[in-house]
Amino acid sequence: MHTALTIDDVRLTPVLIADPPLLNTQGVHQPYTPRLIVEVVTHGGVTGVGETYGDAKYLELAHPLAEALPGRSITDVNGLFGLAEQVCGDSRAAEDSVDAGGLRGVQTADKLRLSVVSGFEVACLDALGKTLGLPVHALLGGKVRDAVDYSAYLFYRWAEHPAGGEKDDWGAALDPAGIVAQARRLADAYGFGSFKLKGGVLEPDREIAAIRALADAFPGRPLRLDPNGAWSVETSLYVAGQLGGVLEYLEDPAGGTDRMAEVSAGTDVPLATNMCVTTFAEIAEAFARDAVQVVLCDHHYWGGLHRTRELAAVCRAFGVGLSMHSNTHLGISLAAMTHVAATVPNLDYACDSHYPWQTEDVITRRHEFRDGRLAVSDAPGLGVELDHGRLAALHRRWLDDDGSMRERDDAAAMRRSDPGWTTPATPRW
Ligand code: GKR
Ligand code: MG
Repeated sequence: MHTALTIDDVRLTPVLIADPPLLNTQGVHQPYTPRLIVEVVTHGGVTGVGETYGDAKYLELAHPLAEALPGRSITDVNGLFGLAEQVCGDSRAAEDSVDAGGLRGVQTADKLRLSVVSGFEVACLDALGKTLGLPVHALLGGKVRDAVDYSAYLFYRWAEHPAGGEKDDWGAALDPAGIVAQARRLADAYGFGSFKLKGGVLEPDREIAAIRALADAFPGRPLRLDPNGAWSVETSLYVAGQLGGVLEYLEDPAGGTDRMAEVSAGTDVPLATNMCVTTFAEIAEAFARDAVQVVLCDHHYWGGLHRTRELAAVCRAFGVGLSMHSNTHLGISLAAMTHVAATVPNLDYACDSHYPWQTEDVITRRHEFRDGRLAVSDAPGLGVELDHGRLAALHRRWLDDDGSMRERDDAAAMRRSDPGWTTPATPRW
């Protein structure tokens, strides 16, 4: 029987969004990054929106799930997981290898599927909230704060992409002065009070110098450094020794639970991760060995907003801190991040967000950070409206692409300017 909550239709729209030349240990962001916009349309005439990764390996799983959804209820978000297992199969891309583009730890079939499910879960929750006249945070049990803190996400970067891409006026940031200038501009524009530097790009001593320069420029402000597992245990301990007392936490200095546990045993600097604890299966060993003191949640690859809250509960039980990870994303995901963050009492740190680097969006009103925070929307659903014109334009870019941008591949993007570049073996230093 069809009710107002029954799903009538699901629309999937892959888009390419502009991304500046931000550097990380694997390479550089490509001029355009794929994202997938999910629209779930109910029998009651309400449309809910969600967003997730848009590379082919995700689209391949999203299509069968979208086809299987009509006739089901938007309230049945738990059922999405079993359904996805039944209908999606395993992505051909799933293998136990390091994720080339996302720097999000090992890529498994489960993680790919959960990343797809999360886009649908958010769309269902948005539709349910709109139907009931309730914000998404209310569907998750209610907000425990009215605003969510975000940190400034600093990147070494080039002034522009070597060929093509949109231009911006940020200029290059390749030394401590450039990083401090970038931090200053982000702090002035958005009021951010804490800073995370994406490391693993330059030699560790140069990144230490950048953190010291930030500490001088912003005394007492929380600082984080994240080289995405680019360092050996020895290098990690050296950096931790140099920056003890300066860093709020050191994020994924070394790759994998074994190395993180060794680093952890040798330093008092808290270690954070979005690489060695990325699934529930990875928690037990990492926590038992005290390999990490902070986990960065990410509703995309943890499987949605409810699963993010489950992760938060596990962290709370084990006395492990919780922060939030971000990758290139649009305003739909930022809304989802803010709703779930608003409901988690033990979100102990300001969340990461790439959003200030994204100048394009598919929503009618972009989010605005004030005093480094986003107000939690009390409007029905996520509190965002799709801008169909912008969505069509960014989809057109995806359609017109020759295929070179449809997979995020930071190493391939680097090869366009440095043909000899190969993804560095880890540890790199
Ligand atoms: O976008 O370059 C980047 C980041 O390095 C991103 O891919 C990571 O997943 O931001 C992420 C992180 O905290 O590791
Ligand atoms: Mg990280």
